[in-house]
Amino acid sequence: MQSNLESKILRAIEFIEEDYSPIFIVSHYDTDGLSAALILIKILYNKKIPFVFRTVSSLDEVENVKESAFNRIILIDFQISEEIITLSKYKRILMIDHHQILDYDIYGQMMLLNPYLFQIDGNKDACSSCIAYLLAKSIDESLVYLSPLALAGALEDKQDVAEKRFFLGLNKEIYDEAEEAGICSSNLGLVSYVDFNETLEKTFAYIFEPFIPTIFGNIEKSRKFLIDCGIPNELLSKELRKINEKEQFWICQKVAKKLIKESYEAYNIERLFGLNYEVTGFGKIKNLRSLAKILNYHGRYYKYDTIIRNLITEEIKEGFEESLINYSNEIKKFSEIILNRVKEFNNIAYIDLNDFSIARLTGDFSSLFASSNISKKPLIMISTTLNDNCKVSIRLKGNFNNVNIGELVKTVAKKINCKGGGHVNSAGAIIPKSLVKKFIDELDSSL
Ligand SMILES: [Mn+2]
Repeated sequence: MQSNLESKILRAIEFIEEDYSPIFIVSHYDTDGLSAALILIKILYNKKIPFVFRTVSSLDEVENVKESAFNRIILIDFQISEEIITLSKYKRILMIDHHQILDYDIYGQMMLLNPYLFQIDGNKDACSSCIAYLLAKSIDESLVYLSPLALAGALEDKQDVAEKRFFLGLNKEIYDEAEEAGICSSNLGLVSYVDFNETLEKTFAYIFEPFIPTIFGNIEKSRKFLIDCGIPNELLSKELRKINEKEQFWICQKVAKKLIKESYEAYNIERLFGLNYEVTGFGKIKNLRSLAKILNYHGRYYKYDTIIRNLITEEIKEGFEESLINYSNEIKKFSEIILNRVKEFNNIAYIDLNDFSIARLTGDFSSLFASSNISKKPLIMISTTLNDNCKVSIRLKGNFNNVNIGELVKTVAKKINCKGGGHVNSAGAIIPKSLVKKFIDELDSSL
């Protein structure tokens, strides 16, 4: 770990330990945000420091924090903004984040833990939960058992981008440490998001990347698809765990051939075969990717109470099987709608879901469909309703690497007096309904 980062972490620990005044934790609701928050919650609980935790959809909600009784605030997984800088004049703030830092040099009283400040790539090498975990480990070595949370955040932020979907940078250091501690292990195969004891046909029905909307969540259709690929019957109902690596590679090759014909991008097809991560210490959940998806669902649907209770008592009792089922059903329901609404511009495939108030799912769906075959356009954009505005989410496909979409969206949003921004491959913005068309046109022509 870079020594600069280390000393910054020590200062962040001082921030937490300096007194017992309550802390307000505000995090983004995705897996990375929730995982980072869970790690911090465990630290505060152990230290008997009172806290209140909230996930928010946009930083506009944070403005009210100024009037709150809390003097200490921890912000997790948010891009630094004018509002946050203003807030730091009234409150003591610790920020944990990995968004690219664009044009702010002065952070006021704020303490910012962001990998970019330490020449670490926040897009690939570290995420918010990874930084939160390093902080936890510096306080108490035994918190190593929380490492799967950090890795789950990295997975859902698509940071498993080394060869065979391994990790890079700080994420890799965390994985190596977890493996050494016997908490995490990995195996090459068809990348699974369900229990490793599930059959091939079920595993394949729940592949999130590449996302195959026509078969997702449907075992019948999954079986038919695999048969069409030339996979023999006896393998379909065999448990994935019992199919050896060579056979799994052969299956992925067969599937890849069909996906190429169906216009999937090579980048996404390659991600079918890679490392599966097995974790211990999370009850019945053994697959790290299942854990990541479960956290994603719980964060987006405000269902994190049970997880928090389980984690602070260090006893993961539930299997959370229902969560994955509910989550998959939601995806299935909206997939049908999304498939019928793709509208193509020069560079953008746009899906209008403005008749739904599902702001917390916007980013999820744009991520999923960016790895599907719904369009060959480099950008996927989904819009949903958020109060009187639209929440738009934009994803750059994996094989278009020459654009920084977070920076671009920020500029385009600013042009029409709105707020937006994000990472290299993913971005979002809040836009009045009447300006969505203008935003699309501006973004489309700026590529
Ligand atoms: Mn993140």
